[in-house]
Amino acid sequence: MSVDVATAAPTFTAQSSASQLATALDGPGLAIQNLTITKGTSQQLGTFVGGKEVLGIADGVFMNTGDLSTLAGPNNNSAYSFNVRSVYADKDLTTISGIAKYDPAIIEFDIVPQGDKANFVFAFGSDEYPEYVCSQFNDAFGLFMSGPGLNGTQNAAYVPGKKVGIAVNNINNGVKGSKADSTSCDLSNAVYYFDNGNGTGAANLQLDGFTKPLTASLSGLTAGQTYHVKLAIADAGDPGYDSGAFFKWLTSTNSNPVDLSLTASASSLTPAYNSEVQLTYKITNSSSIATSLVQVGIDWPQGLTWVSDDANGAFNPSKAEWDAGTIAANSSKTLKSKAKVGA
Ligand SMILES: [Ca+2]
Ligand SMILES: [Ca+2]
Ligand SMILES: [Ca+2]
Repeated sequence: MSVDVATAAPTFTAQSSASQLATALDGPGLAIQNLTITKGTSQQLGTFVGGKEVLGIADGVFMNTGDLSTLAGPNNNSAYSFNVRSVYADKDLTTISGIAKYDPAIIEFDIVPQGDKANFVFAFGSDEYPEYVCSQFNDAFGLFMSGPGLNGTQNAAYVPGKKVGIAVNNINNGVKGSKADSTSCDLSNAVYYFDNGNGTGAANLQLDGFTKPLTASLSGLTAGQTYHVKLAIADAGDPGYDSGAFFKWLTSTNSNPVDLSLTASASSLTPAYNSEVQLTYKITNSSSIATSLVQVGIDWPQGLTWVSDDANGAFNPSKAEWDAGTIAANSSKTLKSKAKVGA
């Protein structure tokens, strides 16, 4: 089924509070700490809702190189430009696009992952599309991480399957723009691109083009250690023809499949009516790696009514769901529950 993107309109809220951005970015499997806004006005960083039909990302955080009108639709300008009058060359972002130093938005924070992998779904868009594809005006976006086990600072945001950074010249409609110069470019990634025209697009966003939702993942992390993350976007060459990026949150998972098993036992298999019986559930992680966010649906015996348990609220009796949290390598967790028979 195709979605009528014109009828959906994301709403953008300017936000300069570091704690609100941290809350929005903090996803399952990790904790975000020490978020700082390194560069960017309140209109360059904030939150959005209603993005599912247009961006494939329902809600989350945005960054831009202009103001809220850089992003908010309709697309009624082929060259929307807001000059923030801010120039700063981030040493990592400029490895993707050498002169991406105008109107930057940059946030930095630490994460403590529970798995060996950090994951991130994002989209990037620009009013540089389509005319400045293959030009020096190569606006760019990066997600940079450093920490234990990583070789220096790594960019995690790539064109899928390639070590190619996210920039106008790397993801586009596959055609050199009318204003192209001798700058090198990659025209082979149109499958990841949504063409929103040139000042008249169907999608309710000002951006003339944007990527489909892309996944950034970085593996080789050590669970429980602290990693530094930096998200950065900037205009390249000059402050005009703004760009934006969108994402929901960061998560952490394990790259290896985990071998979990659940056993159940009861203190009596033939309990008397109105008596109490103790049910014991044990979940075992037989793999050599810890796993987090373990949720178990329990096959609760018919005719028994939950009375109490020792899970301190991690067992939801109405759904018979046990939120077991993290289970270390080669170990187990036990839930003991009292239930009444036939009550
Ligand atoms: Ca536009
Ligand atoms: Ca700008
Ligand atoms: Ca630009």
